[in-house]
Amino acid sequence: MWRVSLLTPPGRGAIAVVAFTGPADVLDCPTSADGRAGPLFLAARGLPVAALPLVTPCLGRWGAPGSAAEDVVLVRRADNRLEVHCHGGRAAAERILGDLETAGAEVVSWFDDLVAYRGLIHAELVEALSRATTWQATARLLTQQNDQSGLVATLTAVREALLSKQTAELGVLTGRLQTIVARAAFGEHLAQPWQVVLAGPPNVGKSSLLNALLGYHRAIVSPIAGTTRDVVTAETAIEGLALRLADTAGLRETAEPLERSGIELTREQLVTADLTLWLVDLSIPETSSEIAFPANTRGPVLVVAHKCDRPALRPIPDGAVCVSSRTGAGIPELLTAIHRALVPIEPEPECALTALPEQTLRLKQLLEQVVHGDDRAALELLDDWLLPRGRSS
Ligand SMILES: Nc1nc2c(ncn2[C@@H]2O[C@H](COP(=O)(O)OP(=O)(O)O)[C@@H](O)[C@H]2O)c(=O)[nH]1
Ligand SMILES: [Mg+2]
Repeated sequence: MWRVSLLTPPGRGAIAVVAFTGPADVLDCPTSADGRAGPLFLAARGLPVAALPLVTPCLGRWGAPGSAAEDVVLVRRADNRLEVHCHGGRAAAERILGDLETAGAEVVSWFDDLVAYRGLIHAELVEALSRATTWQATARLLTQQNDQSGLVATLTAVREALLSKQTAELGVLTGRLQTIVARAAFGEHLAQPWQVVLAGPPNVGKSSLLNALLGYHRAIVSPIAGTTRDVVTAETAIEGLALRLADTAGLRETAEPLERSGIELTREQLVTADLTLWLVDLSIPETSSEIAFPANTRGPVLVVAHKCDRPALRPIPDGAVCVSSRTGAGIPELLTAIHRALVPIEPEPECALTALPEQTLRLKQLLEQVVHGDDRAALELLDDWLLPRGRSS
């Protein structure tokens, strides 16, 4: 089957890229529905597309005879695969897609194109890469696709060991798969930020701390308790870890319906967060009415002894990080503590990781099959995951 796909994302860009999989000479002699004949692409060097050398970018004009032509660059990637790089607006790309569809290609999404061209695992990793926001995460995701040390390399080695029935090698690889599963949380957060919630009683300085951590004014700070009602979120990064910080309504007993809704939202955040920063105000004495530290948090809890610029009127809780959002004291230490709480042991840079929850699930399934000696099912799973799915005719 021939297929055509827009590889560049929606929105404005300088250049759009259309990938076509099918025989190159389709562009030289397309069968046009409206009876117009003639090549879709005219190379500046005068050669037909089928005669252009592979990998070499080639300038030319796109457009069937009788229609307005436009300048594009065409690159033949392989015998039956080429890319057309055109103006980044929607019109140019849509016209090229349309011309190739008329010539007999099916229009598919970039993801489906990649599944067919390189395999599901590559499409998954490219999709994850498009969501990475730090260069460390980008580098780690790129590693997963190389043929030396990442996820693809490890799974390829497992497939080869299964095919050649190398039991000893398979044993070693099983250990590696288990290590990947153990690091799943780290890998899955390369493309998705860690959720960190700031919580505590009203007026403890949650909104001020959010702003101090971000380095800009995101949330409203006020001496009036109950100011923050909604969950206010913002994304940032600490040493390559992408974080989504959530400032929440202060937890207290209240009859005010809007504030109660805010408190409900806070509790929802606490049960889903990867880490809770629980703030206590050092500058006021502890009171019996003060709301207790919430028990039902999902991730670890880091206690922040806040407003440390003022005289302490209560003992500093064990293991707390002393911070002042006003002076910035303790912010670097808090960032380090957040990093350590989320990632106690940083995996080595070139290691194999899963980048999506679906990948971790599939890996667990593979491990079960390998451990139970179900080689056939394991090979089926690996073929489906690693190998290109479609062959163009
Ligand atoms: N001295 C001092 N005051 C602070 C600090 N952080 C916040 N505040 C003050 O505490 C009050 C409540 O702050 P806010 O961030 O709105 O608290 P929230 O209700 O927990 O979000 C405001 O008057 C802030 O100026 C701090 O580090 N030191
Ligand atoms: Mg607030």
